[in-house]
Order: sequence, then C-alpha cells, then structure tokens
Amino acid sequence: SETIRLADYRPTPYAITEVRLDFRLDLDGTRVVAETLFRRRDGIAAGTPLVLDGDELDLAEIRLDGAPLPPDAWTATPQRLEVRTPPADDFHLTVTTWLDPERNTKLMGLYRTSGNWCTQCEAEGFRRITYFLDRPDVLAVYTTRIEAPRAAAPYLLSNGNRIDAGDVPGTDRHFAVWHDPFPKPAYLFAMVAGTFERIADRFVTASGREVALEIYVEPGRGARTAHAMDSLKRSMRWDETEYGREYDLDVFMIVAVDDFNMGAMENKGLNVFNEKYVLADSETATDADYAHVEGVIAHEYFHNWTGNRITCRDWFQLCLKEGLTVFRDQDFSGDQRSRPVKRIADVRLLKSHQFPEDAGPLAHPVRPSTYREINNFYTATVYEKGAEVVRMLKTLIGADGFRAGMDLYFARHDGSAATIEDFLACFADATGRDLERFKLWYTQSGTPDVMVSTHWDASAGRLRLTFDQTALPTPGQPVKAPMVVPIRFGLVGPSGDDLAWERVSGAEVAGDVIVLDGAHHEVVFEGVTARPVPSLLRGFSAPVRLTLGSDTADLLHLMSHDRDPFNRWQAGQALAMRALISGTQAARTGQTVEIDPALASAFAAVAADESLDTAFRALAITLPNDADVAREIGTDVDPDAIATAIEQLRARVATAGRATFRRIHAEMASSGPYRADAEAAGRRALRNAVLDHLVRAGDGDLAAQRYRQADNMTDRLAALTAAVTVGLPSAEDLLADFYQRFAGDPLVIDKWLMVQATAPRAETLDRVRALTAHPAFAATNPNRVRALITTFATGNQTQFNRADGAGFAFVADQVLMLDRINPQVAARLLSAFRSWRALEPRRRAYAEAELKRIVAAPDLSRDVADIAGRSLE
Ligand code: BAL
Ligand code: ZN
Repeated sequence: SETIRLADYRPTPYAITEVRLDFRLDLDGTRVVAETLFRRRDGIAAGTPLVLDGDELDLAEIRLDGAPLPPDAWTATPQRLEVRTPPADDFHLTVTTWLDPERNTKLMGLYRTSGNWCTQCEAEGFRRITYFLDRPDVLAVYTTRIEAPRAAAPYLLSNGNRIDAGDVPGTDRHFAVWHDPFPKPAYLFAMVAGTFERIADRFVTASGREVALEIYVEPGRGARTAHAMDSLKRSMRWDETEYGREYDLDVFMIVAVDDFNMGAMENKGLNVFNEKYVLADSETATDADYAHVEGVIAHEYFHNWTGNRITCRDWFQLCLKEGLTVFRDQDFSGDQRSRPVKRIADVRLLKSHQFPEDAGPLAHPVRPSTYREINNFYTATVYEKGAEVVRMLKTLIGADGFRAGMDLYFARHDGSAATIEDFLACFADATGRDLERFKLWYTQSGTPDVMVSTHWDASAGRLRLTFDQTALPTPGQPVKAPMVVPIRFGLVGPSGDDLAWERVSGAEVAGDVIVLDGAHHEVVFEGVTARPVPSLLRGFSAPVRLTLGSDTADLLHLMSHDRDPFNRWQAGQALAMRALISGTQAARTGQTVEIDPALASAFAAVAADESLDTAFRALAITLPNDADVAREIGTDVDPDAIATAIEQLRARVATAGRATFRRIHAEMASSGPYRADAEAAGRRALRNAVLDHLVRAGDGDLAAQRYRQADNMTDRLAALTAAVTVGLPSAEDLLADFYQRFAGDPLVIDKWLMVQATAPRAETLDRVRALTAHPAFAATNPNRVRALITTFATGNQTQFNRADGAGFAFVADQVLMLDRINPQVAARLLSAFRSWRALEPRRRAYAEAELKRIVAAPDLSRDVADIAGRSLE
C-alpha cells in the first residue's frame, strides 16, 4: 500500500472555515448532512479540483451552494469524493451520507456501544462520517445538530457549548445544537448520544470563570466517578499554576464507554474515555488503577492546550502533542504522590515497552518520516520516548528556560497547527541555546549505548570518566550521529554523601549534569577528597543504555546510600540483573550458579529501611521480570532458562529475607478503614511485595488468607495473582470465588482474565483458548481482547514463546480473526511479535513462520499488513 512521506507535505488547496453537521440518529441507521464552507487558498489556481477523503462511505446526495451538482462535475467512491472544477473562491458543499453505526466494529467514526452512539475520529475516523479534508492542518469552526429518539438517547452531546435544544414537534424525538468557537481539525470532533448517569460538579478558573464539569457513565456507575472528578479538578488547577493555562469553554465533559480502541480521547470539550480510566472505587479498582485514572484524566485534560489549542501540522508530528502531553501528565502525577516512585514506574514502562520497540524491526524515530498506516504509530516511541525527549530538553535548559519556551510556544502558535521545528524554535529563541543537534532525538531511532569507564587516581585526588556513545543500526538508518545526552550525576563518597570537586574539565558540566554531544568524551574531576563511586544517569536523565563497569561492592554501596532514589533502585536492579544473566547462562547448560549472600540479604535490608518511602521499598524489592532479562540479553533468548534463573534468585532472596518480610507483612497490616491516599497505598504496595516473596518461600497459605480478608481490590488481586502465579492449591478456588463475586462487572472480570493469561505454566495456553469461548469474553470488545489475548502475548514470556511454537500459532490465529472485526486491535496484538529475532533459533523459526502465514493471508487490513510486513523486513 501507499507510503506517506513527511517530505511530501503540502497544504491543501482549499481551507475549510466552517462546518455545519446534522446527525439524525435512528435505531436502524444514521443520516448525516454535512455543510462545509470551503475557501480557495492564496496562490491556488481557480478551478483546482477539490479532493476529499472518505472511508467506507455511502453517499446519498451532494449539492454545491445549495443546488444539485451535474453528474459530470464530480466523482465519488466510498473512499474519495472529487469536485472537478469548483466554481468560486468560496463555496459550500452539502453532502448527505448514510451510516450504519451498529455494524461499525472498527470503532472508528460513528459506532454504537452498549446501545449508545459514540464517535472516535483520531486519527482518520472523521472520513467515516462524511467526506472531508481529514487532516490535522485543516482547522474549522463546527456547529453540530443532533436529533434522536428521546427514549434511546436522553443525552445529546458534542463539542463546545450547547446553544439550543428541544423537542421535535409531533414526534418522539428531540434535538440539541452545539457550537464550538475554537477552530479545530476533524480528529477532535466528537458526538455522543445515549442513556447515561450524569455526575455534575464545577470549577472556578484562576480568572474567576465558572466551568461546569460533567462525567457521563453507565447508569448505576456514578458512585465510582469521585476519583476521576477529583483528578480532573486537580489537573485543571495544576495547568494553571504550572503553565498558566486556563480552561476555555463553559463546560468540560467526560463520557465513559465500554468499547474503545484507545485509553481515552481528547475531543474538544467532550473527552471520550475507555471506562477503565474513569471508574474507580476500593472494591473494584487497585491502587495502580487509581493512579492510571488520575494520569489519563490529566493527560486528556492537558491536551486542551497541548494538542487542541495548538495541534499538529501533520501526523508525522504526533509526538508534538503526545510526547509533550505525556511529559506533562507524568510531571503532574509526580507532584501528586512520591516523585521518585512515579519516575521509577515511568522508566519501567519505557524500558519494557519502548526499548524493545527501538531494538526490533518496528523501530522508528519519535518523529517518523514515513508511514503506511498512521494508527500503527500511536506507539511507546512516540508517547513515552517523546516524553523523555521533552524531559531532556528541560534538563538542558533548566526549569526557567523551559517555562519561558513553553510560554513562547503558547503565545506564538495558539490556534494553529505546528511542527517539531516550531516547538524547538521556541526554546532556542527563549534561551539562546542551539538545539540543532538535540533535534536528532526526534529524527534518529534506536536506543543509544553509552559505555563508561572510570579511573581513580587516589594520590592526585583525580577521577577520570570516559564516555563512548554508539548506536546500533535501525530500519532505514544504518549509521547514526552522536546525540546530546544529559547525564545527571553525583560522586558518592564513603559515607554516602555526594563529594565535591575543585575543577572539572572535558565535556560541558552544568551543575549536576554532564552534557555529552559527541561520540567520545573524557571528563576529569580534580580535587576530590575521597574515593568516589560515580552515580550516573540519576533520575534516568536520558533514554540510553548506560554500561558502567562498577563492581558489586560499588553497586551495593549505591543501593544502600545513593541520595538519588532512582539510582538506589537502579543499583539493586543492576545487581539482580547480573545474577540473572549468569543464572540464565547456567540454566541453559543445566547448572546452577551461586548467588552472593550479600546480594540476597541486601533486598531484605532495603525492605526494612524505614527512612525510605514504603512505595519505594516495594519497588526496590521487586526483582526484574523475565521480559527485563530477555531485553538485557538481547540475542539467542531462551525464555525457559530465564524463568529458571528468576525462580532461583527469587527463592534465595525470599529465604534470606523471610524473617524480615514476615515482620514487615505484619507491620504493614492496615488498622482501620480503607484509605486510597498515597501513604495507605504505599503500605499496601510494600505488604503485597513481601507477600509475593513469602508465598514463594513456602508461606502459601498466606495468599488464600489475604484474599479472603481483603477489603479492597489491591489486596485481593495481589493475593489472587500470587496464588495463581505460583500455582498454589488454593488458586482454583480463589479464581472461582473472584469470578462469582464480580461476574456482573466486565472491567473487574478483565483482571480475572489477565491473571489467568499470565500464569507461567504449560496448561495456560489451553486455558486461554478455552476462555475465548467463555461468556465473559467478547472478541468485539477491545478491553476483553487486551485482557485475555494481548496480555497472554505480551505478559507471558514463557507461554507465548513456547518452544513448540503453539503460543505463536494461537496468537496469529487470533490476529487473523480479529482483523475482520477491528484492525487496530489486531495490529496492536500482532506487534507482540516485535522481538522475535532476539529468540533462540528454534523459537525464532516458529515465530517467523507465523508472521509469514499472516503476510500471505488474503484481504489483510492495512494495519495488520503494515505491522506484519515491517516485522519481517
Ligand atoms: N490522542 C489519542 C489519545 C491520547 O493520546 O490522548
Ligand atoms: Zn494523548
């Protein structure tokens, strides 16, 4: 299929100034009348054809300036409408289309979910509603009239402010008219109609304007929206205090729906959410779910300025809004709870999702330069690495420079569609810093490797650090230029304090940041009074793989003393990783390796360190998982050997720490009623992390006991997961109880599916296959598919990558089946194969055969064909 190139970007010959949409919703179909005002752009010849995008459209009528168009003046297919010689500089086109939302299983454009009507237009869904210039640089003012049977749709919602509503006389129908004064691209359009429970609140902006806040959910679920509403208000305040950005309409609405391709969508004034990211209460949501709700609410709200008021010129610039907005939501969440704990969680996500993408056939730059299907670029690279790039920018220019650049960005580009060049120019202009080389982070794919060697000269009090930066080839980019890498650092002395130095030379060193911008640097610190242990890449200041030849004693020193909590955590992970890599090598040859007793007991020591945040202690004793180890090994991966090594290390840590873990388990028991706040959540996290160790060390009864005593989902799910993962005798009873308790609640049953899909045992594949026929599963619902099948493919290393290839075959079958229903969901599932080349030869051959089977299948969607094709390149 056709490749779209950034280099080919041209503005459209016509602009759209205004759109008037009229939706007539009926139970057996929808009629849309779209009246669009076009204006020929300056410098475009009169009579230049007008070509509009469509997708599976059924055209009923077309008029130009109110009159029917002669048949030879236009052509239309379901995918395209061309008006040959538009007659004037300004004209309006009135197009009537028929839609069948009931049968729209792609969940793009207008579709029905739980009986309600709902739209999803990003990236290219609006063209499934009417013919349009469906691209982000065409901004227009929308007025939307919706008419529907009152009984089926008491609520009629669209973007902007509601300007009219009423009954349609003589019928059982009613209507509403919405007007959005802010010009926007079509991808931000939304329309929702249906039966909901509405929860209303209000917010007064910094300048004193009152904004109505409304959350719409399935009737009966209103009580579960308190956390979402609270998160929304905190997000609105935060954007005012941190960025000076106020909300701009009279109402802000969030609608939660059951069937949704993404997490949520930032449509202007009318966010549509996957209900997974709205609903939360203690019985049904874990502490992690609470954090996700808060983060996604913030993310979509922040898009109002970074995405909506300033949008993207083209889809290559997706990271302009996504990377920046992820950076903003991460920062917000860091302010709401423990910042280091949030940072560790974000880095774990980056490493588990983005690093493998960058290391495999689907690698692409944060700003890609070509695509075949844009839906396949809503990736961890665009989102998470995109956020890291903004974070590095802030590290390089400082908080004040960053704020000045953002202020300039809002002032310069409000109301327009911008590029990465526009964005970077604001920071260069605000601070005077040259960002030309920095821009490579947007255009060059792959994770840079930074090798560090240290040389300490005790007699001279001199520390020399040598940095070498390299990067492996990635698709389309065989050779790389050195990037700008900010390395936040400290020189940790014998007592654990950071040591000072008298002079430093070599690379640019600004405060506690070394800035690498070439392939090789030597940084020399002089006047250092004691032997330092360098703590590098504090806070994970750049998305690189840093290799430091520290010895075990130095890492143990950092693990117990580094004043940077991130690097304290990192040191423990690095030590565990070393043990796991040698353990994996040993397992492949049927040997076992000795695990350093100092390492095993270091984890118990961190768990017991009361000077640390409880949530941090929980993370610090959570060992790397099998995907982490596979990524670190990188080639010839044998997942079964990795699993064996992990079992051995876990057993050692659990045994060495058993007494400590038992004591902590008792101490962290909650007294009094459930609380959702960060402190209480931290105690639960620590208690459940030690539970996991204890269950593996023989205290299996504890899991069943904790499950039955649980008064909240965090504890209940942790106990269930421990029982099922370890394969305790109680596991089946607990699973049955969980299902019975929550059978009417699909979001919770998703957790039940996930726990079973991740069990690292040979019978899991049969079980997952059987569950696809369970009444709780539905292949048409993306949440169910992700909970069962995507979780199996991405969260179960040993069983997806089974040595007999059966895991791959099952997932490939599912991809082909799902492609008929929902190509976006199918393509996302297929990307689970992205690390296939890193596997040992036998598994690699099975994976390749399945990818080839998919490529050869007839009538593939562009989404799946693109991922399968690139995976094999
Ligand atoms: N714009 C798609 C969903 C999101 O990133 O907010
Ligand atoms: Zn976003």
